[in-house]
Amino acid sequence: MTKFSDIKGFAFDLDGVIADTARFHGEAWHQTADEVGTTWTPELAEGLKGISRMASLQMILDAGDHADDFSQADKEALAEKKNHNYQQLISTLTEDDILPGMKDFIQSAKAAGYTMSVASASKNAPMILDHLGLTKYFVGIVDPATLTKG
Ligand code: GL1
Repeated sequence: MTKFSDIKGFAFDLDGVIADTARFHGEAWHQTADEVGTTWTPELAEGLKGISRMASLQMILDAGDHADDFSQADKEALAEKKNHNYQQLISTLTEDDILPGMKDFIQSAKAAGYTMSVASASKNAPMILDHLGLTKYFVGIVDPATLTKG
């Protein structure tokens, strides 16, 4: 890979960019939508991509006009359950789930001396990178818990 002096490094998104994990988030959120009584539509599924966990849940509740039906404690329990279901779905993730071309690109960029980080809204990002065997390529993973604006 040619190294360009005006490019200092790369910050990658994760879900749907490095690995095909967005579909597992979708599957787990679909279960949540069914549980709260919100109709699952392709538009809702698309709109949730890249949105943090609690904001995603709020969008699902709003879509079904259920925002006032659940207490804060209920919402935290729903988000926790979704995360549990998601973690079940990704428990078998391996290097084979890296999207085509991404590993080559990441390896080439590392070999060319670029600094790389992962900037995902997902709190599961460190675990996923471990499953994919990619942690060593990144100097850091942004902790979404520290962000006030995504
Ligand atoms: C959160 C949401 C996911 C997805 C990611 C960002 O992940 O729950 O649906 O939008 O942010 O790609 P997590 O629950 O792993 O923090």
